[in-house]
Amino acid sequence: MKHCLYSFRRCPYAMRARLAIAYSGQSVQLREIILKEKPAEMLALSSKGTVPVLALQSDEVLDESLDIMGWALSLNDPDQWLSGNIHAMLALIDENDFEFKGWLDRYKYADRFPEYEESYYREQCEDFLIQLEQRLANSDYLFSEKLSLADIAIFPFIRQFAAVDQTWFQQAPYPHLQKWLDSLINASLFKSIMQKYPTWLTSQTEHTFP
Ligand SMILES: N[C@@H](CCC(=O)N[C@@H](CS)C(=O)NCC(=O)O)C(=O)O
Repeated sequence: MKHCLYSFRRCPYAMRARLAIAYSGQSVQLREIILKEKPAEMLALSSKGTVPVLALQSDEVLDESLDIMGWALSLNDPDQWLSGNIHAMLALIDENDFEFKGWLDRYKYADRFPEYEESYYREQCEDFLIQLEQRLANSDYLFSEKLSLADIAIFPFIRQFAAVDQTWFQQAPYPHLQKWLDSLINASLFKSIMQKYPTWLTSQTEHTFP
């Protein structure tokens, strides 16, 4: 049995895991799930019930997207995504995952958080966007002129932010961020990991990914 990845196409955490797996040339069996109907097989591996979950051939289970990225990159990192200030990269990813993401969810589902207007949640998100814009005004990517772990781990969330109100995002004062996002979304690597797979049900076969 090959490594097995439980994934959900539109989840930004699953996207970063699939990006690292595809980039590093690993091959896994992909099980596309529905978040509302998590398969018992996945919950038996990781009871916290989040995707992505990677069950390795060795029986080890990785149920955090950054651990899956780390696993893939430790096997093969042809363009040195891990080179540079890894502590600073992890700190920025942490800010993405634990601060920006919370505001992003409120902005995206503002009707479920009626305490404030949508624009308030968007402004809270902008603290992070301003920081990224400043970095990208200085270099093509977040940490240097080269793509790194941080760009890959963060851009799926900025893509989600941009999609909430594309008209607003396109006219917002973040030209470097817009260009960066555009180039990452249009890269063949991203296109390859956004291929659609039918939902996995116990009776169906998995799909080799990528
Ligand atoms: N810290 C986890 C977060 C993963 C996560 O929250 N994934 C979301 C989907 S984007 C999820 O599975 N949520 C559970 C649910 O919606 O039931 C990671 O980095 O892998």
